[in-house]
Amino acid sequence: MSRAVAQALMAAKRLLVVSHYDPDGDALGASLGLSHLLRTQGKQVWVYSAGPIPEEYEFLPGMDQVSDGLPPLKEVEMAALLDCHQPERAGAKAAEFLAGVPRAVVVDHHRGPVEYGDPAWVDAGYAATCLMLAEMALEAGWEISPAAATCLFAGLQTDTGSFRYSNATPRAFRAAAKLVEAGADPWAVSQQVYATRVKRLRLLARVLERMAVLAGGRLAVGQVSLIDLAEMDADSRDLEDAVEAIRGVPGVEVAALVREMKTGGVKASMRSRGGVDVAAVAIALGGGGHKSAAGMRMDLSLAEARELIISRLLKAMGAEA
Ligand SMILES: [Mn+2]
Repeated sequence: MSRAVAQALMAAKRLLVVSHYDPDGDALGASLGLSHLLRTQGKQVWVYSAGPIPEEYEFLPGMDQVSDGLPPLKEVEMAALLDCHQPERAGAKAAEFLAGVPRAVVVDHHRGPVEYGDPAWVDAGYAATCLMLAEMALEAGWEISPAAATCLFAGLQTDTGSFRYSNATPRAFRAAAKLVEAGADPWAVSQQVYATRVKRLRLLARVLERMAVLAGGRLAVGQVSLIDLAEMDADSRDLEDAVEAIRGVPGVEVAALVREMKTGGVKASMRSRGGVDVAAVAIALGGGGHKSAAGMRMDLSLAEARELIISRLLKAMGAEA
């Protein structure tokens, strides 16, 4: 199948490369990796992503050419849909565009019914779409530039958890070795991809440090102000795991994180270990969610919101302050 995809790609001169919205390292690495492989062979390539682009991938060579705008439809002879195999996964705008493109190939390693792509090479046995593209390029004898190798390596690295997951097979290591030979620098890629980890850890440390522990250790409430985020050079994306970390504190049954929003007001996330229905608390305050994970936005100051949430949670837990 890799040969059929390679042959199809060679038949076109002007191609659009598309991957899924909310792109990860594999989606962006595959899109940019393929764009470099094709440009090296003299082709005109547009790279579309609905975004948002996580900052840890901004270093990928060619990222400045990734756009959330589409070229004129008549310019595009062929599309390549990568790291997903349903056009809708690329976003509504791209899906509509793809419906009008003369031909589209698909390369993906996710499960699910395959109804799109000519040809569609979808195989969940691969660790990463970047692995599929690397093997395809190697088999076809295409020149792999250092830029292409770097992008494909980054996707393979991130989708294998830095070669730690069970999908870090001999096959993945073999392709990784070839990509390093072609110019990918594992240390340079790691530094970029995991640089924000340090920022997230610092922010998490601050959240834990300032966390209020109530009800004899059963309730833990963290808060983050806009000043905290600015001081840490962080934004709300860096807080994704913080409430999970608070819930992980031994003895904590309910965790809450209240964060000040740039747009005004606060956002609160609540997690329970299962005993307390935090969705009921969230719904009563205008939010929603699941029994053990819920949240809401509130038009209050950080201090007011924190106080209100604490009193509601203590009540829900049948606890005293
Ligand atoms: Mn992937």
